[in-house]
Amino acid sequence: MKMLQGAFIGAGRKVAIVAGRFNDFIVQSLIKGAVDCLVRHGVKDEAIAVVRVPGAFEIPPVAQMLAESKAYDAIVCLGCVIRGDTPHFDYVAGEAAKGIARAAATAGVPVIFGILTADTIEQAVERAGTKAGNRGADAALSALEMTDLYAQIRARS
Ligand code: INI
Repeated sequence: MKMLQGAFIGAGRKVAIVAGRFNDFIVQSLIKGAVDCLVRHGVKDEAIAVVRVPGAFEIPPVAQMLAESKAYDAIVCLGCVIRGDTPHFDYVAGEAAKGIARAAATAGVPVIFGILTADTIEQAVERAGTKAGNRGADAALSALEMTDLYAQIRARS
């Protein structure tokens, strides 16, 4: 049996982070978690670009452009959508998820979904570097794993 899986290799990798400004208090922690994780796995600080957009809705087209530029080995999408009293949450979170999935399927480099969706601010805080981990760091790890997996699959074909 041959098993293929990606390793968490950061050395030599270039990573773009696309992050929404909406709910910035939370998103700042996701960015910090992602950058810290990438650097601790060997990505050079100067090989990381952080691109800010207004909100999660704007993340997919920018992620797609960055992916198609081939200037980065992986794109990490970070944002925070918190449910309110109206259906707005569902449109923003749904379009962000669909758009990131579309970019991931077509771009040829990993495009990682690191958008926090939460019912309450407390749930978001818990997932942004407190008791339930840091979704930004999780997304960065996924980016490294998928980058190595893509490289392995390309090397075999
Ligand atoms: N953007 C977010 O990133 N999170 C949210 O919770 C949010 N809510 O709830 O409104 C949000 N809205 C803004 C949206 O992403 C766009 O920036 C805006 O609609 C302009 O296109």
